[in-house]
Parts: sequence; C-alpha cells; structure tokens
Amino acid sequence: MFAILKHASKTSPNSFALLGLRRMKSQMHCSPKLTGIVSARRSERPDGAAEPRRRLSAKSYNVPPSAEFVARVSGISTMGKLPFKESAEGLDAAFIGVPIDTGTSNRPGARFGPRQIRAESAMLRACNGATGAAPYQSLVVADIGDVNVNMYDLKDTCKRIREAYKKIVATGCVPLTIGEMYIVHGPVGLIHVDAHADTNDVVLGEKIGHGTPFRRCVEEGLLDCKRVAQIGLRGTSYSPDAYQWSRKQGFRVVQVEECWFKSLTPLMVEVRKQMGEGPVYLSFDIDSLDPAFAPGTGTPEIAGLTPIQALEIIRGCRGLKLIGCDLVEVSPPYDTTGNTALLAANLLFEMMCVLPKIKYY
Ligand SMILES: [Mn+2]
Repeated sequence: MFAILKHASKTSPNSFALLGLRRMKSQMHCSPKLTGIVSARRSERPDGAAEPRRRLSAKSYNVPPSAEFVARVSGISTMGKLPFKESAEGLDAAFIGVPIDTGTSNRPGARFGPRQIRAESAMLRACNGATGAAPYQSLVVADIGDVNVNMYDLKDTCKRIREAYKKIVATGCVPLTIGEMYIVHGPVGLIHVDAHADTNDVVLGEKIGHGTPFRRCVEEGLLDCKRVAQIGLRGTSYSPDAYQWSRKQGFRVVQVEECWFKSLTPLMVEVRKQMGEGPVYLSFDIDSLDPAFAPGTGTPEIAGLTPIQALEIIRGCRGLKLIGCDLVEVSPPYDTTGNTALLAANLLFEMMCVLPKIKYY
C-alpha cells in the first residue's frame, strides 16, 4: 500500500490528504431556496455558534457556518470550520492531516502544516464563486483529524498511516489512495505538481524520504506510467538531465520553463486527454509555487508557478475521475504571515470542488 508510504514520506511532510471516501448514495435535489448556504441555523451550543449541518432533500450535509453569523476566530480549529468526526463513517470525503516532517531533507517544520492550514482555512467560504461549484451541497464532508504519527521513526509512521487508513476502509468507505486504488482499479494516473520529481532512489542510504515516493510507486506498480504528468519541475540538479528517469517511465514532464508567462488552461486540456477515463490521483506540493507566494516550505526553488496557474491546474482537473488528492510540504515556521497555509487551504478547497459528483451552478 504505497500510497501510505507516500503520505508518510513526501506527503507526510504535512500532507493534508483530501480523500473522496464514498460515492453519493443518491442524487440530490436542491430547492432553489436552499442553494444559498450563508445562513446556517442557530443551535443550542453554548458558544452560540450556528449548527454547521443542514438537511437538503433526503440527505444531511455538513455546511460550514458563515462569518456573517459566527465569528471566524471562534470555535475549535477544523478544516474549513467543518465538523470534526472521529471516523470516516457516513462521509463522502474527508480532510485528514498527516503532521510529520521526519522525511524532509532540508528545512523541517511541515509537522505544523495541518494545524496552520486548519487555522487559515477559517477564511474559506462555502461556495466557489468563480466556478460555481457547491461542494457542501454535493458531498458529506468532515475533518477527521490527524494520523497519530511517530516523529522519531519514519518507518513506524508509515505503519501507523497504513493502520489508520485500514480503519477508514473498515467503516465501509471506498479507500481513495493510490495504493488502495491499485487494488480496485488497477494502476492509477497521477497529476503531480511539484518543483521536484521526487523520484530519487535512495537518500543517505534510505529508501523512504520525501524525495523518493514516486520511485517507490513505480517499483510497486501503483502507477499507470503513461498517465503520469509532472508539472512545474525545476531547480538545480545532480545531472544535466534530471528528469530522464521520469521520461523513461513514460511520464510527461512539464518543466517550469514551459509554464512561464502563460495560462496553463491549454496544458490541462492535454493533461485531461492524457488521463482519459481512468482513475487519477492529484498530488500537489506547495513548493511548485514560487517562494514569493509560498515561502513556508522546506525545499523552495525559485521561478515557480503562480497561484493563478495553480488554480488553472486544479480547476483543469474537473471532469477527471479523481480518486484522491493531497497537498504537501507546508512548513509554517518559514512563513510567519500564514499566507502559505492560506494558499494551501484554498487549493485544498479547490480540489474538493473538482471531485466527481460535485454540483455546479
Ligand atoms: Mn517539492
């Protein structure tokens, strides 16, 4: 189950995995009156906060409270101010934090990523005004907390993540990670947005680190290599063609120079064609963005993507059979403004907005 290892090493560095966990059981029919989700009803809660759950048609959805009624800074910090759930039981999608940075090769600190992303995510509102996506009227979503990692032992962390995911599976949810999907669907397609290819073989003699996950994925046969795109790659390298190994596997390599000065919407038309109808996993490293926009990360590289291009990539995933997403490498100590985490929270929201079954207005 390499996805888990991937989470522990690369992803782990703080990964926030957004996992579509279960298909909708029924088609939802919204009354037009219920499409505005700004006014969550009052509850009996002592803090006077609105009850972030409301019933639309036959199904109950978790709708974050609006800042018109509930102070942004109030309450216990969860992703998008969603309810916290102990398990994935009854959820279509869940936010899961993996607060670990043991596998990092440079600046540590990503273990604090999930916490800061949750804090900054209080800015997120319920609808996507740009694309018309209404995720909280389409899927039952919650924050199911963090995997309890072992920061002294990366291999044990991998085991713990595997065990945590097994529990998610046991709730009856479809496990939407690369490893699990391999079993169900066969090898998956991968859209990997990153400054780094993360295809190293060993680092200081270790097979598991944040620069090795996709080499392990290939070794374990988890990827449909003709359906892999790596976007935003850049930086100094140890050999003149740093991405030769990726190309040899059949990956499409889009170095950042191909992205400069242009919209990535046309690129995503090609990537969607490449991904086809099969299952796709989206792995998004925050260091794909330029450090001017996202300084809070462990291995920054200059001349990266812009937030606009990041949105174009994620929105360009609409229509794909996305089986899971992650956002990795947010390291709060290197960005005291919190803006890197704010960016990450928004990118996670955008990922949720392009999951299959999302309703658009
Ligand atoms: Mn990276």
